[in-house]
Amino acid sequence: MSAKNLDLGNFAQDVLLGLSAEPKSLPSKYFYDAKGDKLFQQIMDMPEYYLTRKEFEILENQHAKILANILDFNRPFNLVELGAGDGLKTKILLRYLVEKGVSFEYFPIDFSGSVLVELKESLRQEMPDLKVSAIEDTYRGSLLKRQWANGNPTLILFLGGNIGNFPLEEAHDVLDHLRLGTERGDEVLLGFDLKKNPQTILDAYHDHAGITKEFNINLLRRMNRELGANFDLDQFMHWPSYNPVDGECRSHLVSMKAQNVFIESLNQSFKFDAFEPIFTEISKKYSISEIKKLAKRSGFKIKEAFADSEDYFADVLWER
Ligand code: AVI
Repeated sequence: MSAKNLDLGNFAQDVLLGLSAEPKSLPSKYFYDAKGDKLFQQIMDMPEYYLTRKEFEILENQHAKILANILDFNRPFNLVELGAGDGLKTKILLRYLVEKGVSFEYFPIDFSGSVLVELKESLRQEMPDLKVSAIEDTYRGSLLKRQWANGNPTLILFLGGNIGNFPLEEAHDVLDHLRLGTERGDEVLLGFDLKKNPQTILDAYHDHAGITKEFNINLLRRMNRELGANFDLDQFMHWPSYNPVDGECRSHLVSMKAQNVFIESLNQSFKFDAFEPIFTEISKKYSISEIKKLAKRSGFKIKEAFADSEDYFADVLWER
């Protein structure tokens, strides 16, 4: 039976496309199975991974200013979050709003169902009166469906530097969806990792403990488990690189020898040359002037940029 005749799921289909391409690639959204979610939690706690700490600092110190405008409307609103994750940073905003007695509903959106289940449970325990409607979907899927649309103004959170996980052209497409998913007066708070000392950036994706390596390798482990692949995990090396010109930090898994890998659900073998890379993830870094251009081309106005004390990271408020 050829792979063409198989009824393939999305994961298998994306793997087939990626491993048949030149150069080979795999979509980073598949990092996040239950083990990948746990590894990402560990990444966020690593000394080298400054992104989470810096954004935490911004939200801790500047949440009142960030939320001032939406609160000025003096009416109920929707707080939508694309890629909610563990909600640790968002809880700073949620706690502030709950303490102020503001009327709003929180719509966390994530591609990972297991993450949403944990988030809902922790919110139920910490803020039992908070209205939460979790949505398991992709960024673009959720922005097209707009399940939150109820006539109230909306603030969409797109934090963590998640926009950096798209190459520029695809980021444009995601932001076009963001425009489609908002109405005049709505706001978006976007987290951008800023261009900085290239060594600081590279270290964040090449940690001493090897957690980021595990995070990448987990993609192979996932294919072994879910697609019946036979990747030898010890024969692939994690190789991140950072280009300060375009701000692209790119991760690769490099095959350490010439080898064939068979994937049962595709009924196909894939040949790897010695030292052939599989591109797994982009984490693009931006300058403030690039962020301004991005907002303009996407049909948004920048209201204000909130940076941390070292200008490593910025949460930027865009308005439709
Ligand atoms: C989720 N995203 C913003 C992370 C990043 O920094 O690009 C994912 C990650 N990959 C390796 N380390 C962290």
